[in-house]
Amino acid sequence: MKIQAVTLFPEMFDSITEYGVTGRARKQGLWQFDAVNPRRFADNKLGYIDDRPFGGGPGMIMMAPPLAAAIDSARRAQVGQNGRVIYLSPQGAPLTHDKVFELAQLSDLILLCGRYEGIDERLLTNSINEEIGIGDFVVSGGELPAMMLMDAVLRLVPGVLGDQQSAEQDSFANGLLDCPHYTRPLEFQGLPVPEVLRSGNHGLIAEWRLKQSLQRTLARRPDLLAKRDLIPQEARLLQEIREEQQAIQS
Ligand code: 4H7
Repeated sequence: MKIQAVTLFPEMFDSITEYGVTGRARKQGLWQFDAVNPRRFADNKLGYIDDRPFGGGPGMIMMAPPLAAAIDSARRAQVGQNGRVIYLSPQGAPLTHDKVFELAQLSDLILLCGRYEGIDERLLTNSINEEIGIGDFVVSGGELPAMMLMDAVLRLVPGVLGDQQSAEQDSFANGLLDCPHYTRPLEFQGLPVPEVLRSGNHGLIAEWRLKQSLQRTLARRPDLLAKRDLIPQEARLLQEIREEQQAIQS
């Protein structure tokens, strides 16, 4: 997979291209990265690519022409024919596991990172395939949201995680929150490791973990449970959880 970012701050992407599992995977050639700086396409020697908003108001707006040229330059450098131009913005459709999975199937992504107050709408109308947001909050630029999207997508690219199972077992891959995890020592500040995890009974352990996942999802994210079908084992465990809670309340 080839990912390109149109950004005023290419160096920010070092944190994903150089470190951790994403860094190792890039060095192994599992994905490629390129940053395109729109300043290269400014129509003035000083490299200004922003200007004041028509209609007035605070701040500056990124101009369409240098961004269009930067996106065209990125498109010419694509690997495959099914690339997509994605704009990270607070107005975008919320990023979900399903969307991450969809993007992981593509050969090329171009991520457009906004700064200042945003980008001239006409550039978005003509050059963007998709507008995505990573949550209901604002940050100073699209670079961090772009890197979060990249990390989430790259984890699903075969070989990026040494252990392919971890991606499948991750929270959200199955529509539930993750279960709790424990390692040594056996007791920490008075808290023990749950006995079942030391039983060696893998059937029991799997069922305990699933029940914990259901319990947490019910308590913290009931919206996730509501939009997901339950298999019979899950329905039975959820019934157990509800009965246990009623027993506590009465
Ligand atoms: C596009 C338009 C994404 C991108 C405006 C980006 C949150 C998200 C940005 C802006 C982002 C998200 C620039 C508007 C900085 C506010 C002070 C970059 N924030 N910003 N201004 N939720 N910011 O995905």
